[in-house]
Amino acid sequence: MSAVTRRGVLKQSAAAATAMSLPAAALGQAPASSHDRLWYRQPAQQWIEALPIGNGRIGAMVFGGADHERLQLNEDTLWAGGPYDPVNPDALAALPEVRRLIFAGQFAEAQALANAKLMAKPLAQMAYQTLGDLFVDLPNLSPDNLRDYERALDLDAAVATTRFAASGVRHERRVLASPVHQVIAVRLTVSRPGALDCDVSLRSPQLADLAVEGDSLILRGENPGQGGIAPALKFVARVRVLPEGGSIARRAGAVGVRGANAVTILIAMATSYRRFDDVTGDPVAVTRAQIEAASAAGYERIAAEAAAEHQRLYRAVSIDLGRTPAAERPTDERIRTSESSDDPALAALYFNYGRYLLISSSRPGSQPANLQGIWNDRVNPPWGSKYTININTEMNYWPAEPTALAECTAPLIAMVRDLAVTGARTAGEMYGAGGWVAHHNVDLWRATAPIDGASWGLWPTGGAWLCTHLWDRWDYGRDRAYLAAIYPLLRGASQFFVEVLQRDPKSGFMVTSPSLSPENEHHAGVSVCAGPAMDMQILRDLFDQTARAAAILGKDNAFATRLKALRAQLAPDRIGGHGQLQEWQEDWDAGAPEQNHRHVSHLYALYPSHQINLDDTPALAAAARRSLEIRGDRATGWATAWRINLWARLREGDHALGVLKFLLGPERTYPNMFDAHPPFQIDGNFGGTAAIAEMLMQSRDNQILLLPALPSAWPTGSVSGLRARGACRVDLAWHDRRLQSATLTAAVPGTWIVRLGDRRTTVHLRPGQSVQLGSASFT
Ligand code: FUC
Repeated sequence: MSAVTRRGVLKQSAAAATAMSLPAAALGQAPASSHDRLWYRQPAQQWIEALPIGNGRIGAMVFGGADHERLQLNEDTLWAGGPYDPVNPDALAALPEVRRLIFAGQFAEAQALANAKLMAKPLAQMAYQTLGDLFVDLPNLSPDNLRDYERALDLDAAVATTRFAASGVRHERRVLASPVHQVIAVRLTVSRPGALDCDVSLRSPQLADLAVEGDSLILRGENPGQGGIAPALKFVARVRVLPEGGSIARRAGAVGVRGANAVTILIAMATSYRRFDDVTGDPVAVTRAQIEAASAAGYERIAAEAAAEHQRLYRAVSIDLGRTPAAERPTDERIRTSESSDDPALAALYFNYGRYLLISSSRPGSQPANLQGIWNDRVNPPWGSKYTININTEMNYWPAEPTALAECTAPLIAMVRDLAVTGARTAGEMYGAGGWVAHHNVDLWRATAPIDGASWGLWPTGGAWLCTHLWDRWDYGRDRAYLAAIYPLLRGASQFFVEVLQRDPKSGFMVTSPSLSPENEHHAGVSVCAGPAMDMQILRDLFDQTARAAAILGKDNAFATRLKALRAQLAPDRIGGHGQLQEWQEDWDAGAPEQNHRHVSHLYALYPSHQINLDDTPALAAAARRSLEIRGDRATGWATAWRINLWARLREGDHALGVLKFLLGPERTYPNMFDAHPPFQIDGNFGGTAAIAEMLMQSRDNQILLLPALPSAWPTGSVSGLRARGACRVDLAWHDRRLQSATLTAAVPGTWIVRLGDRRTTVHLRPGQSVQLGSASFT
């Protein structure tokens, strides 16, 4: 029927493909839902075909090679360098001249001076690192007689499986990352007792020593330095091999098992990182304790507890967008034909995968999801696999609140807490200002000064944008103690801008300077400017949210009053000569060198913000639409995902779906469903997930819009567990493009205006109370 060669190339005839169309059933398993499962008929050849598992902190990419399994391993605090302070001591003295040149219209000169004097030292931040690979070789497996090969990722169980038969023996492999036991667990089983032989080994590109001790492999290493910043981290990967039956012996650099019935492999990983300024952790002791506790628990308990913990979050939302025969095919084939096939279940799978990926890459106590979540196989990954906070990190968290994963924002909130410390030093030393600031990029060491070059890095609004996520956590959850705890972070971010905003001599408005509209040039080679639209929009949100928080908490009235006054003096959004929303203070848009630029920064006001919307600011919404048309729909992965959210806010469901199908197609989605910038960047997965939610339900203040951008190709479906602002759960079902029922359940008391097309109804709910609405409920 089929054969997998030693390194896993599947050879298959057309007849075999038909015979294998129900491989799970052939192996006696019930086929899992096409909404919750990625599956393939061949092992991964490349990393972007391998399947990700993670517990927020540690993760692996599972290749599924039958006789040669590879798990590429990550630990989320293994980065280059060590604690460092990137402040440039020359910046403060040069700042007034940079500002003067900008207001004089000498932008190229301002940018040159900024490059000479205002940038961080070193100019680049530290890169996230791969830890290495675990290999499981099955030396006695004959690669020529493999049958019924299938590998899959079950999003509901959070387990990667590989199944095949060889020489009359069925093999099954399960891999998971436990958030409870803090280990990766691999379970190998065979249908014939004693038929399992395997060699387990570890390899790392890092500076590390491997010891084989009894049933364990212990890799002790240190991280690399970078750009003059010395390495400061120790790391340990500890692997324990637990056979059932058979024998275990040391082999060259490996632990070998022969004649076993089953084998459990436990992997623990840790570094000495404790905080951006503290690297005194003990990864030897930590991993030893983790392996001992996990060994005592055993695989079945580890798996059961890991699944329960995952499902607590994952099962909060379920979605059904309809199902066509296309959904029967392997995931890579569905991606290949995304644009030409009618496969609404592929969008549902993408949505579920996005939620799976956020749960797997961002949990309380872990680092926030970086540009690649936690999955990176390189020592020099694209853009350092860091945190780019001029869009990418924010996009990672767009689905968190509306898709009921608020808990996953904990690492982002913790990072902002750190940035308020490191960013206070950058604010003081480089701007002579109070409060705190972060520019367009941060890393594990919470470096906050402008990096890379002025035309990318000289953007002071990254921290302010992150603060809007802290506000959203309040707005969706309404936990007053939380709001009180994060208020100082909002206040500090606002304080910085109270001190650094400049009065534009031409317009009289208050503007940021120096700044830029991420990462777009207004004239060839020049980005630096004053008061780009996005800055003004973000600051309107920041000042508004800080003042509202102060009012809710009944404190800081004078500061709130000051913010409101300053907010009114910020340069307003403007409509330019081509009917577009101006990206800059001047109407430069039509002459800017890159008309199709991937960033749509000035459309922040339409999404994620609500400042511009169809109801309250129709003229600005029309201008935003014009800008969107000029920019075009096809961009890099994340930029395409942003556009879908924007079309959803414009309530154009069919248009949004057209762009979504492109995002889900092979140019922007790899076979393992990772987003392709290209290269792999996880933000597009999260932006796409948020967009699907946005097509089905939107909430703004106390308004809830039901099915605001439902495409005609999703005529019948349902979604349950979405969240609206004001701590309200929303369950929806629709049939033939008509709302069947909407159930709203409040966690705190509230009044909502619920809208369906042009009709509306008002609901008042007590805590815990639900209301069910049908199409006839709206007038
Ligand atoms: C920003 C984007 C790039 C890329 C990088 C990580 O600089 O402009 O497209 O996503 O972040």
